[in-house]
Amino acid sequence: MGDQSTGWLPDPMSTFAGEVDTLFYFTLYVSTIIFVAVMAAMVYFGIRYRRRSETEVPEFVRESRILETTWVVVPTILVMIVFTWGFKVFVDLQTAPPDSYEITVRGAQWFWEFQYDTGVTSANELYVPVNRPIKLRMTGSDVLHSFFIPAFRVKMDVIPNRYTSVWFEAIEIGTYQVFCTEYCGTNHSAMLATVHVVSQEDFDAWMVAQDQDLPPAELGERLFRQYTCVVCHVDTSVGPNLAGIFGSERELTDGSTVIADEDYLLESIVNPSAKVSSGYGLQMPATFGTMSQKQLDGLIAYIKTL
Ligand code: HEC
Ligand SMILES: [Cu+2]
Repeated sequence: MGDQSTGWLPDPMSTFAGEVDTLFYFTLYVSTIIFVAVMAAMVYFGIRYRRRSETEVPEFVRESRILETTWVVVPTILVMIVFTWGFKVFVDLQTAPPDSYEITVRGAQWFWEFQYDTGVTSANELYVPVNRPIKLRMTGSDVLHSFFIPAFRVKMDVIPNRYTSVWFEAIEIGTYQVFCTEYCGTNHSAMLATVHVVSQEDFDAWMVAQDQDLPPAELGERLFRQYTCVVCHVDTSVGPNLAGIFGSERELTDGSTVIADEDYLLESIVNPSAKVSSGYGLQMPATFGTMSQKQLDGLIAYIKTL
């Protein structure tokens, strides 16, 4: 999060984030003032008018029209302010400008995939140009996820078989954190991504660099990191260490053995439940089957180098 964050939220870094904050602080401060005033009055009256003897009978009190009118009218006005203001901000947040640059987002166990209009895809690294409205068209491959960029004040559920969207316009070059905020299984807390806000020139340069044909093994190495394969296969031992696996004999849970050739590696990635290695559970997500042939070739080429 931002270095100069106030402790509540990181610094506002999108065009409407400031307004979201102003509304938030308005509501917070007004509620705090009313809360303190009501509690103080309650304590004061509790002491001032406490029953002093067993036989005490309180005097008859007539209601004060002015007082009652005030406490109906003032809160109503405050609530209407919050409602109209909130509604305006809500509409702004929902309505992407027509010239927005569209990026498709796919949430899957446990990574974020971004696809640009050029066909380029990236995982867990979202590149966007600064000072340009960006619309994210989002859907999920498996369970519910939720896409949250605190610095931009955007947050939206990501749902299988349905499109949701958010938009933002970043106002400063930098990198910002993305979280998944809907508990989605074992590696939910590792379902992180980074937004790189860059100049239009850097964005174009990045796009061209992505398009360049990397040697398959290098592409595979990059994907292995981006698609969080490392989390299970290197950083933890949720999955088997893949070093030296190519060409070796693998024992499966049903007691049979197979030689880990290219076909086996491919099948293990796109359909992990087909042959499960002995000693491991069915923990590898089946969400990688949607990768392109080129990406899969790259991954296999990379695994062979390990
Ligand atoms: C959530 C953890 C997890 C993630 C993420 C994951 N895997 Fe796996 N993987 C496993 C587990 C557990 C197994 C062993 C069970 C099985 O064979 O399905 C496995 C098995 C494999 C195998 C077969 C290995 C063997 O033992 O024969 C390959 C190849 C493989 N994974 C590649 C990948 C690649 C490539 C990625 C990223 C695109 C990836 N995995 C992401 C957990 C994971
Ligand atoms: Cu998630």
